Amino acid sequence: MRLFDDTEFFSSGTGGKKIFDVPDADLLLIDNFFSKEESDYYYTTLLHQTQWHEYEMPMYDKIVTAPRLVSWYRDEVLNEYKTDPNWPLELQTIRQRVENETHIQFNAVLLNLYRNGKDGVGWHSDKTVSSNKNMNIGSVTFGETRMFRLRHKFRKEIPQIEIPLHHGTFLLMAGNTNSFWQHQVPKTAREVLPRINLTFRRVN
Ligand SMILES: O=C(O)CCC(=O)C(=O)O
Ligand SMILES: [Mn+2]
Repeated sequence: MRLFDDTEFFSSGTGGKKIFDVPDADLLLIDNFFSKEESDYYYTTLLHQTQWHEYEMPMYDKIVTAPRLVSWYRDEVLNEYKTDPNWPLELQTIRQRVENETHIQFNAVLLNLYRNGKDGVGWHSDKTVSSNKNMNIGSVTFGETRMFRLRHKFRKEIPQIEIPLHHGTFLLMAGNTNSFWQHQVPKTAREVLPRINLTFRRVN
């Protein structure tokens, strides 16, 4: 396996935090939130031990298979969701680190596996649950660096934001961010290795 060494080119120093000064968003980026060793361990373990599923999603008038694999855990199981309440130890540990950093409690995590450059996720906002208007999303990345783009939903004059999310990076989308901004991970023609993204959420 090639090692994901490109963290060093972009990092703002160990533990460097970046807050984005943009309207209607609370975005915090921490490169090297996990060390190289930790990130390698989580990448390998999650890649091989996760029960990855295909995900069928509505697209216009059709149902299509999403270009990525997913897995989903939450603390309690509601009947309408197919979920696994038994969080693997690694996910519990990662969640604890995220909660210690943000002082936000998360009760669910969505794992995405981008197998290669043909996998991605199109423009969307993460759904806000009605009783949970300000939905905070804590995002952790392991593996290949992929571009994470954000665009304002209503103010086209505001430039898009591009954030390369590296091995071991943490990104917090807090407060109103998901009400005003959409995000995507575009497909790429580059030869890329797999990338795993974890989004910690609070769901009802
Ligand atoms: O892979 C990422 O960085 C983002 C994933 C995402 O937006 C989602 O699962 O809602
Ligand atoms: Mn999303």
